[in-house]
Amino acid sequence: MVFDLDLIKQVYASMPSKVAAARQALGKPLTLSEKILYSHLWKGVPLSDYARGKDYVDFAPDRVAMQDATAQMALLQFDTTGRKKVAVPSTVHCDHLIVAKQEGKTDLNKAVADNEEVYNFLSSISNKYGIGFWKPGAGIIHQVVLENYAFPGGMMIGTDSHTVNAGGLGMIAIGVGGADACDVMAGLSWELLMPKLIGIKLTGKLNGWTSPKDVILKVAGLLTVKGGTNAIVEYFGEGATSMSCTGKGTICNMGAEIGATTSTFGYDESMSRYLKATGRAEVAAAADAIKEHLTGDPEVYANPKKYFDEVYEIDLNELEPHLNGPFTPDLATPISKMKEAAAKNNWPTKVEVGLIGSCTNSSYEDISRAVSLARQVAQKGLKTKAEFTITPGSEQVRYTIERDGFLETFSQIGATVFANACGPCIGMWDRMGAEKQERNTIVHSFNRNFAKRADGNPNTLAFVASPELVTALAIAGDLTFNPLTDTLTNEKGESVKLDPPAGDELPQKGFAVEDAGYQAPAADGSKVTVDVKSDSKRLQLLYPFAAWEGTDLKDLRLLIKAKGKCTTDHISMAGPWLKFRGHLDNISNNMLIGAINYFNDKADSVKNQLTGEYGPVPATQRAYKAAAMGSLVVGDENYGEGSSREHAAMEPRHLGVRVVLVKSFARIHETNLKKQGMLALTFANKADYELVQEDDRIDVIGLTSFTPGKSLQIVLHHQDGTSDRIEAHHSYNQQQIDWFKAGGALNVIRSQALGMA
Ligand code: MIC
Ligand code: SF4
Repeated sequence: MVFDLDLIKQVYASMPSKVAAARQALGKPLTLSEKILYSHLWKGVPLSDYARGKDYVDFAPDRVAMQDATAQMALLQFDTTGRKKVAVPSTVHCDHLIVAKQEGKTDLNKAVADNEEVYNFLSSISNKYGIGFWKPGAGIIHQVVLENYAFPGGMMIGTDSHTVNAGGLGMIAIGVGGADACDVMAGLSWELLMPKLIGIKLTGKLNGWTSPKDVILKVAGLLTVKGGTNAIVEYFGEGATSMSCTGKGTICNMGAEIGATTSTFGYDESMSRYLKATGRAEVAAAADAIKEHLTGDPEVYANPKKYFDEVYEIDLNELEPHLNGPFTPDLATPISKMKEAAAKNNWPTKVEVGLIGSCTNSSYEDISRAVSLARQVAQKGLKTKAEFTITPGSEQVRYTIERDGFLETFSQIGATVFANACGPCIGMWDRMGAEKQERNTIVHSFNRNFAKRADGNPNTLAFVASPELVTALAIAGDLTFNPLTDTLTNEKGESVKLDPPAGDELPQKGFAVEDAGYQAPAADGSKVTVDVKSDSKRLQLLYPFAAWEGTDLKDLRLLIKAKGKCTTDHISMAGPWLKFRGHLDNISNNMLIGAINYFNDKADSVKNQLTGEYGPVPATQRAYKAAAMGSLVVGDENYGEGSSREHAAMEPRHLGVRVVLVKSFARIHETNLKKQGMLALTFANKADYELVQEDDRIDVIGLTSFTPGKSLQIVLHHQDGTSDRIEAHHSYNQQQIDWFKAGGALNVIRSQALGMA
């Protein structure tokens, strides 16, 4: 079945003329990114050469995807907009709430029972508003989107930072918070800072042990976790066209780890093959008919420096397999340098567990290449040293790899197959012994490796690698094993070498599945009721946040000055907290509990300015709230890196934090703060971060003339009676200032809905 074919045909029917008009308006050949962006301008937005990195532009995305952990908040918000049905095709995917403990079926059954209330809510609200619903067990959002909905030249948004995965099929797919999704589902435009363009030329061809994952691991090392902020990364060159579509998906997926708005590749044969293999020959034919519009203009790729803001070149012939980590995805080490790096940093070299799968790397190709290594265990008389787990990305992939005997081979090396879900990647891993907090090393093919992420243990060092390399390292049980050069000793005492991985891009016998797990919405949802119990611990209806009081903010308390990396996992941890994603008050009890307090180097221990005592961050903030005192959070670089979860913005809003003042923000988090009516500010002079003291009382001056492009003033009143006046920048445009004044974007939509009624 092809979903929404009419929509795709409509997009394609108007694309050639829109691209031609854009080429004329900009007076130059176009990148693929520009073709897609300019053909998705919101109706009425004038065609002009928007300044990259400066102008906010309104777009009309073709579709929306949400996963269960973020959909709850997105749909609770949508439910207050007064709309009858979603304005664009939208889907919900149940993938984040399944705990990986024993094996797929058992774990899935338990999750279905444990999360019944939430799944019922999501299923009924989807039914009511015309949203396609993918049941628990169907697979991970991004894999299911790639298999069913992504199409070359399309534009989509999704409430998950790895929505960008669909760039593998030539889309502009962007991760957003639930409030942004809510706008688009409500039929409003979607605003984005016109992204800068980074071009990456891939020359040569992948071979031997290197895989698409190594391309992005290398790029992450080059650009770092914030190098892609407010930019689209467009890949091109023979190295791009010669790799598989799902491999391109892996590269785009992890573009989230460099902060990129999204990443994409031009339409080519590999995408056509993938569309056909996944039952979408009609989409491939429609794309073929306008294929020159679904890739960058030849002049651009011939002379990229002229058209992109930054250009890099990677020779795939020379590229080595990489291992990135621990604790950050941009610490890139080529496998040949791992012996040295591990010794220098004193990383434990024994690999305890190898984990493959996740939305990043669970394609048929990935698994077939990994299984080619698992086969060698028996063939060469080896024994697998580490534990090994697989989380397939979709039921379609799982069913097909079972049919083709791959799961049987994995089981022979002692592997556990978890449910088709996020599982260990999002901390839903009930790992035996993790509570002992022992220092240990794991390797996985996921995308994120922040502290505590997979198993909650701060002393687990997680390294990210391709599924092939993860499998080889699990067999060897050694982080420093370089399969290109090193040998292993088998059960007979012989030295053996692993052959390089080999596999099939697509299943020779085609994909197969019995029940993919899809539930279509009711044709008329008006009679469907959505039940949220008032005493529920997991779901809570939203109340409107208060509007701005109309004055400068005075006498705010410093809640925390966060030191170093402060990702959304530090601000609103996942794992055990995922169960409260639909209940704002309950989940607020995790607010900033992972952030490190600059003044005592501890997590979840801040000074309560009312009592002078140290206590947990959420309790301290609740005390300020009870005393009707506003507060302010100070942060370092790339604050809010990682997830799209708007809970990281809604929790502080709900508990009464007014301002977040940092050296720099990650894109999605900054937007989420603005959407919820918070003040997201940056130090004009980064060194001023040092001026903030523990007992400061803080004023924000200039709000009565809050204007785009004009700085605000912050006065830090120190306890010793002195004060510092510093400048804070902001990136609010007029519409975002209106959100701030109204107390949040939702209040604006709501008042428009009331006005319309
Ligand atoms: C993640 O990979 O961190 C998540 C969990 O998928 C998040 C979404 C969430 O927090 O629900 C993301 O990447 O946006
Ligand atoms: Fe799920 Fe992990 Fe992918 Fe996020 S990165 S969607 S948690 S598999």
